[in-house]
Amino acid sequence: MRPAEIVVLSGGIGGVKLVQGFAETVDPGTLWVFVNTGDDFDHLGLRVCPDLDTTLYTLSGLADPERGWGRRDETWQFIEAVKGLGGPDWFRLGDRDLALNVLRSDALRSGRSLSEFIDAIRRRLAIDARVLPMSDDDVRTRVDTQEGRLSFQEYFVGRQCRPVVERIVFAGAASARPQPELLEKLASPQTRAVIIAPSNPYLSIDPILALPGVPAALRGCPAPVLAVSPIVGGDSVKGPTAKIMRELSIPVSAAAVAAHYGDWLDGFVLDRRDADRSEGIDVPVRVCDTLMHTLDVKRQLARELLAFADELGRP
Ligand code: FO1
Repeated sequence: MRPAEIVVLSGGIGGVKLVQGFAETVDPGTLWVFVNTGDDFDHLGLRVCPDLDTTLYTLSGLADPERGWGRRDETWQFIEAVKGLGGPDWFRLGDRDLALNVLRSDALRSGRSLSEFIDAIRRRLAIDARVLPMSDDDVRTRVDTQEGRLSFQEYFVGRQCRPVVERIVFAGAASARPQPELLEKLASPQTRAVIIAPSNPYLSIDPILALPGVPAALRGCPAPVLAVSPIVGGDSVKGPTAKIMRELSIPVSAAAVAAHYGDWLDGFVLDRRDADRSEGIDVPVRVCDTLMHTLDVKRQLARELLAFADELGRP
């Protein structure tokens, strides 16, 4: 049987656009999305899993299209009441969004795994694609800045990514077990392509790559492993990727991202605005429209990636 399953590694708001493109292009039953959990944190007694929730909300049509996180048609009574009682309101938990965070916290407290809970919710939301956390063990992104060590959400939301980044660490990664299905799919002859979404490599993809066994599984993967550049025209499409690259003294270029991913990469997708910037990229390059402002572009990029994978064949 022809290899059919598609694996996507994704995190953040940029990655989920491509996930949506795949979900609207392939048989979603063949789509496996493994999501970064390094952004997760415990807040007001709740386990918040932003990248998982953005993926679930987006694939079920519940996402707020403007914000890129949380739910559409949201109200904010809860967080305003928290503020009124002197609690923290810097991290805006909406009233409808609160439900998923409360149910998840209750499930985890009763001993259910994050994967089992997330899978139950994606079925409840009638999502055919599989959406799973990169690991059920806690991995937490910490950002060392000139103002000290910040949790991911303190850096990203609390400080709007302003502090200068000196180092990014993934607490717990060394002892975390990758999602079993992730390692299975990376080794499976039924996998047609593995896609690194155009997420922030340093904040949203690196936590997945920090899990023991994942880089080796990517190197040994029988399917082509492709990445989409999150840098277009020498800048990040959205979010702090370019700023972090400058602060870490990394050239702000697509080639630098390809080099960052390293020797398991089989192909790299550049945006058409960077068609002339492929020098220094030592894997095959495909030039596409990667600015996913419309569903059509998201679908077209997914189709281009599948064609690219099929052309590259089995590495
Ligand atoms: N991002 C913000 O910029 N401001 C917020 O107040 C905020 C609240 C929030 C609540 C729940 C949730 O799941 C995500 C939320 N996000 C918020 C987004 C989140 O910080 C980012 O999407 C990811 O962590 C970055 O990939």
